Amino acid sequence: MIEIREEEERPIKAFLVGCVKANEPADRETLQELFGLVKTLGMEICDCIVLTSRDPQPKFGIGTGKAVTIAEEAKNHEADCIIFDFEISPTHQRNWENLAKIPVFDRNEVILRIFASHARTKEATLQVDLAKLQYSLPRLAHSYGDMAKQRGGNYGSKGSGETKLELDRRAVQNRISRIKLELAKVVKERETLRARRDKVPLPSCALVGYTNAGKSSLLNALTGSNVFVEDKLFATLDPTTRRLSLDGGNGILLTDTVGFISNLPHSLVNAFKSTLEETAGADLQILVLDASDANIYEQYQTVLQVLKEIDVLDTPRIIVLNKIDRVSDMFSLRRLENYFPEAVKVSALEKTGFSDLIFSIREMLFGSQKTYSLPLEKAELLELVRKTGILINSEWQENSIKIEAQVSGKAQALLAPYEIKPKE
Ligand SMILES: Nc1nc2c(ncn2[C@@H]2O[C@H](COP(=O)(O)OP(=O)(O)OP(=O)(O)O)[C@@H](O)[C@H]2O)c(=O)[nH]1
Ligand SMILES: [Mg+2]
Repeated sequence: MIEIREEEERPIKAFLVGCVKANEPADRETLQELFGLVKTLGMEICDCIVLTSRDPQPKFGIGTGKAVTIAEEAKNHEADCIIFDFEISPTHQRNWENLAKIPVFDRNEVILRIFASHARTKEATLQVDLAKLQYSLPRLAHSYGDMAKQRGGNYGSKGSGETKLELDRRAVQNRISRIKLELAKVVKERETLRARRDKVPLPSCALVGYTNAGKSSLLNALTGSNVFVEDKLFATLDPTTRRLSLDGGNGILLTDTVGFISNLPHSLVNAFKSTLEETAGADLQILVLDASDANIYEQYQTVLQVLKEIDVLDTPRIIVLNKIDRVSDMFSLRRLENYFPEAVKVSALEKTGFSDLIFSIREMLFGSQKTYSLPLEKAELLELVRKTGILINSEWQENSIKIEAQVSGKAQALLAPYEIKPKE
């Protein structure tokens, strides 16, 4: 998409601009997330500036004096583009580009570009196209401006490089409608698949978490699958479901989902709603965190915020501290253990901590292990336990069957009268 100074064989240099809230220190740390996003796009960061206030002036969204200084700084660093950590309006964007004479865009556009370059399946491509068109609509006038050629196409044109730019609002709206129709068809196909899956009475778990936490790696390591894994943000855009076998039962379904990030652009949240809804259908969430990331606490809050936005905060959840192999100092480890006392520590890479994780999954989904004494005429319940819960042990006795099992729901209700309570 970006074809800035394509003729030169050096990475594109970006100058970043952030802003902190009143009373917060103007620390570069606040740009950590944007750094990761921009690097995922393959750009180099030449420098950054963090503003302490954003004096909302009509021309640039900040004071003109400050804007001129930023443009000069970017020029001194030979930046190829300026990227804002906060949303900038189409008018501000145009004014900035006229001032700086290089492309200027915001964090939302960075995320859109990453999604666009990572979309592989038809559904993801349609979702990204829809989000891009929705984003481009108020920016159409902007795309006729001076920077349009240099930007190498605009959102809404079929391929990058198209510089004619005569797509008007109406044409974009028509494309939006067409894509929505197509998307509805694809989503329906996936729902049919999900409905078929739901007929199999297996509990489902969704792997959720901040992007790059290691969700796909964990799915692969637990189920022996081969989902795409990469040290980049938003490697996964489509949900993938795999079966995880559990001893004594039919197993569970594990679904890998798109990663979260703070302030996901609204057009993307809408476009990816159906994908995110895979999380909503789950009986249990496995919230994967990157234990080695210095921003783990902020990332945890971000994930909770997104779960709240998609209305699935009430689903039972296990917290998993992944990449524990990279946490070597005791101080960091203790701090993590104090903050997340219930968490399971694993390494998807080294396959450690898996038995603790599976134990937790079993407890959360099927309850704790109990002993029952079934009358022989209730022997058919054994099959129900095997299908929907976990049968740990069964012993046929003269007048009864003694079983040890983990069950929930209907099976639990049916077995309850035969439970042997441990003596106090
Ligand atoms: N050291 C270490 N690296 C890990 C571990 N788990 C995952 N990684 C690495 O972390 C990076 C991201 O892993 P992914 O599994 O793609 O992460 P994800 O959460 O699926 O990321 P998105 O799909 O982008 O949201 C990859 O480079 C993995 O090899 C782990 O336990 N230890
Ligand atoms: Mg992934």
